[in-house]
Amino acid sequence: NEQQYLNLAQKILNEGTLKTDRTGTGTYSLFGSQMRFNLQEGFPLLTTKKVYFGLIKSELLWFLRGDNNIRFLLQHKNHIWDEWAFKNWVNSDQYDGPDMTNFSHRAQADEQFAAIYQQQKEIFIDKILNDDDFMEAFGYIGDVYGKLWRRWETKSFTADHTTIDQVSRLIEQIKTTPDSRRLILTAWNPETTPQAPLPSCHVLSQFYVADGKISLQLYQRSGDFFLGVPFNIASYSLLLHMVAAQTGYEVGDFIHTIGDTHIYSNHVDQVKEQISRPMHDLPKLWLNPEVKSIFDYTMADIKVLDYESEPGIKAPVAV
Ligand code: THF
Repeated sequence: NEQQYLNLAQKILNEGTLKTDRTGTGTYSLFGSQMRFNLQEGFPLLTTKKVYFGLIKSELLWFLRGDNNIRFLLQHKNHIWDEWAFKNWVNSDQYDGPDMTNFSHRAQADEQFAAIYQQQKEIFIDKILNDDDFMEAFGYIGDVYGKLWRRWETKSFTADHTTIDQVSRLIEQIKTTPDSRRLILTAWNPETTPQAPLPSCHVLSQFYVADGKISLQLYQRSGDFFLGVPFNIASYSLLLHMVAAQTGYEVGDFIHTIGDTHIYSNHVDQVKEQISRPMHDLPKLWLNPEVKSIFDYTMADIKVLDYESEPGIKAPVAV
């Protein structure tokens, strides 16, 4: 299972095209890749580096709440979406602090700037947590996951405020028509998603039931192979476990299809280090069997058991 991840990492390094990208960092990139994880063989939380499962849980619970404001993440000490909301603030006319143009790059290149940036980030985080008006003005990350999964605005939304809860529909459809070829969850609304600070990377999920098992294939338009993809594999595998538990099926495969599959040029050493490490047995996932709705899971209802891994590897996030 994990071997597929390591093989694909090696393949990107060997065959990837050096491409410039939106963030100006540069990537080694391949177009069109696929990994398949049989969840019966263990939960695919990578063991060749430590992956922080707590962050994966709180992010998925945030999506399932239909939430697209980072306050909930901050309350769970999850900072993986901070930069995107921070951008809302520093690009607005309400921001009057030190110049934050290109903050991500400058923070990597210039220590003095990094300290000033860190200071502004802390002010930002504190205000999102404690100031409701500020949170309403700058905490949202736009029409992506949570919003589209649970509160998709219909054509007539402005008139009657009707929204579609895709997740509830999906669970209902799996229960009533498991053979359906339309078990789809979409996170791309062409009218609004392109304007989000970061338009959804996980564009489309399809569920499939056969032989008493439920599988999920994700189409991801863009995958940051070192930092993001290990999170994404675990996150969608967790979602599949939850859907399976709530519909009465065993878990089957998680199939991960990625469009632009890339390794940032400043992650290459880290990837080589990871590839050289030994693998451990995959952990197991435990979900509290008392939970009766996919929307009722809390942090304590989800655990990975017997997770043994090599140490974490630090790398800068491209924004
Ligand atoms: N931006 C980029 N460049 N890559 C991404 O994968 C990505 N995401 C989300 C939004 N923007 C993205 C956020 N997902 C980390 C992990 C997942 C992220 C963002 C950041 C990260 O830095 N992980 C560290 C630990 C972080 C911590 O301890 O706080 C790690 O070592 O794994 C695509 O989903």
